[in-house]
Amino acid sequence: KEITFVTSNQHKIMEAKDILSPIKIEGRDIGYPEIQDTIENVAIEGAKYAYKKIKKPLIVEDSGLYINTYNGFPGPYSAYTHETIGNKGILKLMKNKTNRKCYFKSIVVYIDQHTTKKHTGKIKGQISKKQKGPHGFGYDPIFIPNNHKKTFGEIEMKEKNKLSHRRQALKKLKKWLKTKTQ
Ligand code: ITT
Ligand code: NA
Repeated sequence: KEITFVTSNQHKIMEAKDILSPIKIEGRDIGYPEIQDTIENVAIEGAKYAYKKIKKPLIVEDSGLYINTYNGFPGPYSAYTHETIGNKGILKLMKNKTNRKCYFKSIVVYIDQHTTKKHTGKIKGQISKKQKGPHGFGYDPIFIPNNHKKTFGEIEMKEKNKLSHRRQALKKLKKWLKTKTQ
């Protein structure tokens, strides 16, 4: 049995393979319309759209970075913001800000013939003062998880996968899949 992960992001596929192991994950980039709404709706609508196209058990994940002092920005605009102003732009916005609190959220939607099920994961942290580390992707070099000193960019994927928002959502999915097939 195999689950298709519909995403354009190779890093997400690598992380999901590690977290969901031994479940087999096949990555596929079919593209789906992203309504600029909540990441919940993006993931749910994306999953339904993808299911109509490929008609196999699949997951869609949408994630975002939420910065407290900017009322949750970039949130649903995280991908766009990263492509435009990037980590540099975020650090500029955070210049002289003492409140650097933020969190990552991940919404994973699983869909098959019978069910559509959503799982959520969240991790709190701080925006770092500088970009650090060669690992990971996206906002990893500027995100320091609470109770840690290093950014996600400074730690190996295996370490990130022990605590990330994606890990939490995918672990819930894994558990749910187990009870579902019993
Ligand atoms: P999809 O095709 O799956 O949508 P994506 O890269 O566009 O891939 P998202 O829309 O879910 O992914 O991500 C929104 C933004 O947040 C994007 O710029 C990501 O790089 C970033 N992001 C998501 N998860 C992250 C993580 O674990 N670490 C760092 N940045 C992350
Ligand atoms: Na997305």
